[in-house]
Amino acid sequence: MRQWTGGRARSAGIDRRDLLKLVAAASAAVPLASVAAPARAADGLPGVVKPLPPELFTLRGTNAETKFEALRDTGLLTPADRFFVRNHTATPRIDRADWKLTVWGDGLSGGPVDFTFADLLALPPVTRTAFVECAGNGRSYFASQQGQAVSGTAWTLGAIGTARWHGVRLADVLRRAGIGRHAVDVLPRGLDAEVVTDGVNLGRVRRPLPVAKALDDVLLAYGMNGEPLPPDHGCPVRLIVPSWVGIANIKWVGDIEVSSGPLLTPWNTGLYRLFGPGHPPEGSAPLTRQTLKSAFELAPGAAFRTHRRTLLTGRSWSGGAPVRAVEVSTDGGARWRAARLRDEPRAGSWVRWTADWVPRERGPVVLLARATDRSGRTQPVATAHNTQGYLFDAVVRHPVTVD
Ligand SMILES: Nc1nc2c(c(=O)[nH]1)N[C@H]1C(S)=C(S)[C@@H](COP(=O)(O)O)O[C@H]1N2
Ligand SMILES: [Mo]
Repeated sequence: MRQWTGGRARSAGIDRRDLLKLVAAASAAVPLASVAAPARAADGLPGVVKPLPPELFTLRGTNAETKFEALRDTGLLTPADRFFVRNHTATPRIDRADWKLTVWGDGLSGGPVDFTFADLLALPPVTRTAFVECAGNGRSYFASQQGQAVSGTAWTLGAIGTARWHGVRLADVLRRAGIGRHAVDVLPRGLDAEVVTDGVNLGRVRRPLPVAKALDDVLLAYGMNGEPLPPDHGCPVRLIVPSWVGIANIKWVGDIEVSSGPLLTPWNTGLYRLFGPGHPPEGSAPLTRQTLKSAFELAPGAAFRTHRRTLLTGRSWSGGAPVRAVEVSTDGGARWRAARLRDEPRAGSWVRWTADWVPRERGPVVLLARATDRSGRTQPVATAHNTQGYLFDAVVRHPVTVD
């Protein structure tokens, strides 16, 4: 227990259930800084502030998945009104004027340092385009395409959005807070409510980042697509961790622990590792980069007319490297042809693409899109199973009909 709270526990060899109990005990001992009131929405979900109209979103528990067909008339950036929401609990309402960020821990050369919102605004501003994508995006296809049981939210491909994020470098904040050479892990924590699953209190959402990533390209963002960060996406300040799994992008960040030793939380031990055949009992290393995916901007079962030329549109992305090429098949995967890329491929972003199609015969058709990135990886036919259904990267079969 002392090791645990000191952050020195190793996950290797610790049973997952014991681990969760330990976490519960540890978090119960820590007094909470602030508990924000959950939001309410008429046309959406309790716990999500923005409206979630059915033409834009599919509701899944406390979360809202973007419908890919709703991105067809958008540009490279996903407007905030149609950006997916993944909330472990509920969106807290936090006033910028009351907010502060506390940076603390034995990885600093001095004591804790507070930053107000105004303090952040006084640092050099940076802007960058990045997608945020849930590690479980595409999870439902483990069951529907591969016949495999997995746990977690049954997303299709819409647990992703790309935005321009405005903020400051996390590195600038950590340096001003006096990060020492001996620092190893950086642990941002959300101000949303503690997460209770199966009667176990996991504490507030938090996941350690290795210092190498934290000092590299991570932002503390206060703006999105030229506007203040909306409540559901982390107002007043969230992390943006380019190319990494969604959980790294902690929203409503209230404090950051800087540690001289490795830190463990449920979000880098029992969660967000790969478990199952081919993985050690304590799971894989904690997930970092996102994988490779493609999606059509079409509803499932969309209808087409024979002999009518149509423009198929979609997007592909990879956390590993910029997308290099996209191929499309309109006959269930027998023949493939190159799609036209509409954006300059960039790391941490997606590319839009198009392909012409003149359906010849009536009946059901399966459309497929397959991306290759500059690291040489191509989307496979199947993804190796893992029990929590993370990092699905196989080509998705998109059923449509021709009338
Ligand atoms: N504080 C906090 N941060 C969080 C979460 C959360 O529930 N609470 N969800 C995480 C997960 S799992 C994902 S995928 C992204 C989703 O970001 P979005 O809701 O802005 O799309 O936020 C991450 N950051
Ligand atoms: Mo996520």
